[in-house]
Amino acid sequence: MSNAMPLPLYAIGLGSNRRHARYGDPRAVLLAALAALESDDIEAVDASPIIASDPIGPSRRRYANAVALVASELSPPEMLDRLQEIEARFGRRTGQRWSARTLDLDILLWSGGAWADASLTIPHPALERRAFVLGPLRAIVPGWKHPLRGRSVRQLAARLIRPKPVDPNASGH
Ligand code: PH2
Ligand code: MG
Ligand code: MG
Repeated sequence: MSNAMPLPLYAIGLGSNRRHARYGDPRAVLLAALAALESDDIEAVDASPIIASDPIGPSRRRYANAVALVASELSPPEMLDRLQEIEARFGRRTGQRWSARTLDLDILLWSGGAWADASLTIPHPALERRAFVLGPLRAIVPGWKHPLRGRSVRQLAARLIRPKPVDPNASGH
């Protein structure tokens, strides 16, 4: 049918900084996770290169990070359930926030715009502060506009890496 509605799009962040007994190192974990995302109701559209990034937060192991673009009719809560199911399949234990993890899957952006309830906020609230998210995101959807900031992924990435100008009014001492 020519007038079929296009499926909603989701940008999903992937992270790993622990080996998996079967899949191997974090990079291999992400490749397996990208394959696991595809299913009857989730269509893979694109994926960024996998990068290595220094850990933000308490864990000292380096991460593999990537972003996947998928098309799906699932609602945001349904998508969150699915991602948590996949994390569990990869041996992710719930518990300590920001502890080393085999697989972390986060909803970053959704073409439906913003979403906020007790368990889910879209866009991901930390998205604009994290180079390990904005870099891979820019590789696949540079023009996607943050629905609350009104700036594109490309603009957000440029703002993050640009050094802050010295404020002439701030007193140094
Ligand atoms: N995820 C975190 C905390 N810190 N650091 C990097 N480099 N990459 C991550 O994916 C990451 C992190 C919590 O989800
Ligand atoms: Mg995360
Ligand atoms: Mg998470």
